[in-house]
Amino acid sequence: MSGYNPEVTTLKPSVAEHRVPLPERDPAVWAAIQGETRRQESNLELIASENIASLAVRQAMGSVMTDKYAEGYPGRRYYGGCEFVDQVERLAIDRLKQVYGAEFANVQPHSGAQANMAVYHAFLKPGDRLMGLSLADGGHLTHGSPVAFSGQMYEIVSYGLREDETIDYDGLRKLAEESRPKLIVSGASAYSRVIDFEFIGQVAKEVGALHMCDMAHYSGLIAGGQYPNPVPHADFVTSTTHKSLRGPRGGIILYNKEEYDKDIRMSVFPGIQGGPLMHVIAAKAVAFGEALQPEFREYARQVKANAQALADALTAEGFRIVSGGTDSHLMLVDLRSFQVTGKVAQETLERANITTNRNAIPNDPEKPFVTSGIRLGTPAVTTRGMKEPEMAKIASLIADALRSREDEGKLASVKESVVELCQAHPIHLD
Ligand code: DSN
Repeated sequence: MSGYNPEVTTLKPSVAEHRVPLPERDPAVWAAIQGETRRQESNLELIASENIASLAVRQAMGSVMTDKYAEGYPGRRYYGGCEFVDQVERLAIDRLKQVYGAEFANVQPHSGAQANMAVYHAFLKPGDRLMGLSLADGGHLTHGSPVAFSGQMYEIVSYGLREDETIDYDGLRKLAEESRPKLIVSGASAYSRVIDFEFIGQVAKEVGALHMCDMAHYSGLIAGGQYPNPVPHADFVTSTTHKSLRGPRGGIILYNKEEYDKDIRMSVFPGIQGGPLMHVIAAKAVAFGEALQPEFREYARQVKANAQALADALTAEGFRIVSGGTDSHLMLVDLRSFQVTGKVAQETLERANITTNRNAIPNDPEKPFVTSGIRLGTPAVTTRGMKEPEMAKIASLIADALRSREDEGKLASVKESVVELCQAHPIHLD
C-alpha cells in the first residue's frame, strides 16, 4: 500500500487503481476492520481459543502469496511459478517439525477441522468406529458430535469424565476394549487439566486402534514446554495454529511414521482440499519461527501462570472452577453460585468490554445455547503483557460485572476500569 501517489504515478490508470489503498478503495470494509482493531485494543480478550497474532504474522497473511495456486507439495506442484511458495512451505514444515520434534509435518490444512477430517479420511471408512471425548464433557465437534461430519460419517463411541470432572481413564480403557474403535481421539476444547496422552496411546495400542491427538488448544503451551507433548504417543497429532500457538488461522498435521506419509499427503490434497492457502502457510512459517524463540517459552510459562492466578482469584470471589483449577491456559467457570446462566454472563461481560464464551459445564442442567458456565483463557491477555496482578484485577472485574448486571451505572464503571487496564497494556494493531 505504501508508495501510492495518484499525482505522480506513471502507472496506467487501471493498474494505478489496483494500488488504491483499502481505506479509499473500500471504506465500508475498512471501517469494519478499524472497528475490530479498536475492539481488540479496548477489550479484555478472554476467549480461550483466541490470541493476538504478531505484526509479522499479519504481514505474511496479507502478502502476495495469496495470489498463487500451488496444488501439490514443494518440488512437486501442478502449477508453474512455485519457486517462492516452495521456499515458504519448506520453511514452515522444517520449523514445525523442530517445534514439536516430529518427523513429518503437513502445513496445508485450512483449519483444525480439516486437519482432523484429513486424518479420518485417510484411515477410516464411513461407518468405522471412532472414539473421542464427548462434546458435553469438553470434546470438540470433530471428535464425534452427531451434528458434525465426524458423528455423521462414523460410528461414535464417547468417553467422558469422572465425578471429579477429570477424564475417566478407566472408563476410556473399558470402552475401548468393549467397542474396539478404529481410531481414538485425545484432546479437547474445554478441558483444563493435563491429558495423559501416553496412557491413551497405550490403550490404543492394546486394542489395535490408531491414536490421533488434537492438541489445538494446548499447542502453544506444548511448543513452550508447559504441557506434555503428544507427538511421541500418537500416530497423528493435529492442531489449529491460531490459538495458544499465536499464528494465523489454520491447521497442521504431525506424525512420525513414514508409512503414514503418502496417505496423509493424498488425503489433504487432493483428498479433501484443493489449492493450499500460501499466504497462510507463509504466516504459519513466521509463527513457527516465533515459537522457536526463547521468548515463546517465557510466554507459554506466563500463560499458564496467569490461568492459575485467574482461577485462584475467581475462586476467592466465590466462583467454582470445574475440576477445582487448571493445568493449562483455560478454565471452565461454574456460574451457578452467582445465579446467572452462561448466556447472560457472556452478554453482561460483553457490555463491560470483557469478551468470553458461554460453555456447558459437566452435567449442565441448562440447554447448550444457554449453559451454566463460561470458558476463560489467558493466551491473549498474556500477549499484551498482563501478569498475575492483572489476573486478580480481572477476576474482581468479572465478579463486579456479574453482581451488578442489572445496574447500568455500575457496569459502566466496570467497563471504564477494563478500558483503563487495556490502555495500561496497549497492543498497537495498526
Ligand atoms: N471453536 C474452537 C474453540 O473455541 O475452542 C475449537 O475449534
